Amino acid sequence: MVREVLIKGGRIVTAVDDYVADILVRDGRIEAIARDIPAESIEVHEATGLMVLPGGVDVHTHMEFDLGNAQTCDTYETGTRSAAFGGTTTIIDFALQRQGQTPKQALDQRLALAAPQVCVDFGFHIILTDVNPGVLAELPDLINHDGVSSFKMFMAYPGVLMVDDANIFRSMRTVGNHGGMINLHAENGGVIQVLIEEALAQGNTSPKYHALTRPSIMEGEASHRAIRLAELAEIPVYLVHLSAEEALAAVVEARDRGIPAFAETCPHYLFLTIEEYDRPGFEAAKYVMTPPLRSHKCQHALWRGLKFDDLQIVSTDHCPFCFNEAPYGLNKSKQLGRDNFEQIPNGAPGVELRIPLLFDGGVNAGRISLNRFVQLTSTAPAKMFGLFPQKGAIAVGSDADLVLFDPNKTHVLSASTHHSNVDYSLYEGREVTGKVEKVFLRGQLIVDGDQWLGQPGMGQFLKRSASGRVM
Ligand code: DUC
Ligand code: ZN
Ligand code: ZN
Repeated sequence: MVREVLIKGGRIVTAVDDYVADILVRDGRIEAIARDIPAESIEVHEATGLMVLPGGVDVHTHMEFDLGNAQTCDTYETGTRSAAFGGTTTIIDFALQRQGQTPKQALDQRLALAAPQVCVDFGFHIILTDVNPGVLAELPDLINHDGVSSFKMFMAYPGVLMVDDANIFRSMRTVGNHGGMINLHAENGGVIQVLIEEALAQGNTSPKYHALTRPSIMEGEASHRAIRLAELAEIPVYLVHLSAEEALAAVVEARDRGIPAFAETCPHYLFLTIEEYDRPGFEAAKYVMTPPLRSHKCQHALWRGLKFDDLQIVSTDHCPFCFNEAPYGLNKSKQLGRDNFEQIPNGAPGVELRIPLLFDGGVNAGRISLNRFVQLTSTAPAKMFGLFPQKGAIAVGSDADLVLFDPNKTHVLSASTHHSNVDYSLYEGREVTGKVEKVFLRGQLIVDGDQWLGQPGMGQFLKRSASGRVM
């Protein structure tokens, strides 16, 4: 049976458009967009006074992620439900290759875990930790047949996740010819380890030392190195969670020379600064993410980067660990690092807040335009990671992933109202204007105000085309 839904009278806002029209959805896709589509015995949603946005695409989340000493506290079900309440209908999460495992095994394991649970559409980047000739030989097939066109590598966490420059370069060379891209966590892991050991030897164990041992120039150094490796390998490169002005300078310098260097930043770097680490007691552990929060000067540079397209995407790096041990246990909690900042699991929550925060603090505050806001949260991520125009667009033929957004509604961000398992909010008590009212995933209403109407397992795995090639 054909399923039709009509969204009437909304203000359609995309990366380039802004106009009022009706949207007819048929079998999960946008069938027609016109001024006045007759509502003949079909499901109608009145959207007068609301914006209609393409569903958000968050290309950096960690649901049920195992960081070694700790696991994130959102399951695929709770994390993607939280995403949906925040207007995000597509995520790209991570499949971590363990030592001795093949990337394909890592992908299959993650898919089996995630598929029955996910409430929004999803893809994976594969994190490569163990690079050898056999692993490299598998990568083209993963891109061409499994729809995984992006691979993340760590230049930090020596002995755990870090991969050396030679293997980063080998991986770049291998995937580059097949439409693949390497995403890098760019920090100089070796130097940071020295600083951590020095701090601990001096008895400096509090959360603040997490930030003090990860200086922004070491993010700048690694970002520059990453870009140079990619330049030599002749492949696009994508820097995840860029936070430092030194790293941004490396991106700007490369882009000015015509090198395809891309980067995302995250809401916490745009709205919070290093002063959070001065919170009393262990409270500062809530803000222990990597890279750490930076200075006001860095924050200004990031906003400028977003405005002038030196930064292309805002993703969340949703990597939630509870503050308290109960109810999910010590290994899902920041308390692991009570006596030693190095043991605090690195990561912060936020998958639900990206769109309201960026609308309020970006558009309402006059820092970016409305179209740029959609570009950064939906269209550019879809293009960057091989999902456009299925995702990231409001266009005939695109998936009907649609967000009805009230630009005038004010609400207060709080852990007591968000839908993640995590027990705190980085933005507790912050008032924002602009609220997600209804969310459709492929034409199906999954969020209606405070009501959840979706089901676990309804999210579809997305086989992606090339990454980093079409912007
Ligand atoms: N990097 C991430 O991208 N996420 C969590 C921790 C980290 O270091
Ligand atoms: Zn990282
Ligand atoms: Zn991450």
